[in-house]
Amino acid sequence: MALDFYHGHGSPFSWRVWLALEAKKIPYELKVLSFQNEDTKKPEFKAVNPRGQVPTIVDDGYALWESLAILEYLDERFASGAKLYPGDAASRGRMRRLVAEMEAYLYREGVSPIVDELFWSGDKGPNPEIVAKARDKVRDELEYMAKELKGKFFAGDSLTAADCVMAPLLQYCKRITFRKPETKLLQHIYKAHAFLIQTPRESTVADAEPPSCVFDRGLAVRQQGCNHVFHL
Ligand SMILES: N[C@@H](CCC(=O)N[C@@H](CS)C(=O)NCC(=O)O)C(=O)O
Repeated sequence: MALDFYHGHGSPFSWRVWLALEAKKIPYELKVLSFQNEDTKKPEFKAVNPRGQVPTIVDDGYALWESLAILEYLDERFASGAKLYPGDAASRGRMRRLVAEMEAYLYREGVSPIVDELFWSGDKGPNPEIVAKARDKVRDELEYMAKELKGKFFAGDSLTAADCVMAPLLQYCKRITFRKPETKLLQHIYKAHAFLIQTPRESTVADAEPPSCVFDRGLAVRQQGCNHVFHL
C-alpha cells in the first residue's frame, strides 16, 4: 500500500522527504496542504500530526513527522532505490554529521535568520547587521560543504540523506536571491552541488519544487504538486 506523504510547497523540510521518496522509489500518495489556506492547522490534519507541520508521512497507519526522522525511517524500512545512509558505521556516522551540520549551521545560523529578517520582520524592517552576518555564514558553510562532496553527491554518484537536506536549502537560497537580489546568495552556490546544474535559474515556480532530475516517474507527480506554490 502506498504511504501518504503530506507536503507543502516551498518547505525545504518537506522537499527532503519528497526527494528521498523518489530516490528510493517508494510508492506514495502526495497530499499537498496549502499554507495559505492553513490546511496544516485544520483539525483533520492535526489528528494525524498534532504539531500541524509538513512533512508528515503515514505508512500503513503509522504516522511520522520531523524530516530527519522520516529520512532514517524510510531508509531502514525500504530497501529499494538509493541508500540514504550508505556504507559502514563510519560512513553512516559521517552522513549523520553532515546532516546535523547543515541543520545547525547552514540553516539555523545562515538561511533562517536571513529569511526571518528579510521576509518576516514586519514594520520594523530587516536588521542589516544580522543579514550580513548570516550571509557570511551561508558563504562559509557552503564552502565547507563543497569540500565534502565526493563526486556528484556527498557520498559519490548516488543521492544520500545529506543531498536530500542540501538541495532544498540551495534552492531556498536561489529563491531568496530572486526576491532579494541584494543578498547575492547565489554567487556562492553554483559550484556547491550537482542539483543546481540541473535546475533552471529563472523560474521561481520551478525553484519552489524539488529538482526534476530525481523524478524519474515523470511529470504527473510534479504537475499534481504545482497547485499551490509557496511564495517566499
Ligand atoms: N523540524 C521540522 C520542521 C518542519 C516545518 O517547520 N514545517 C513548516 C513548513 S517549512 C510547517 O509545516 N509549518 C506549518 C505552517 O506554517 O502552517 C522538520 O524537519 O520536519
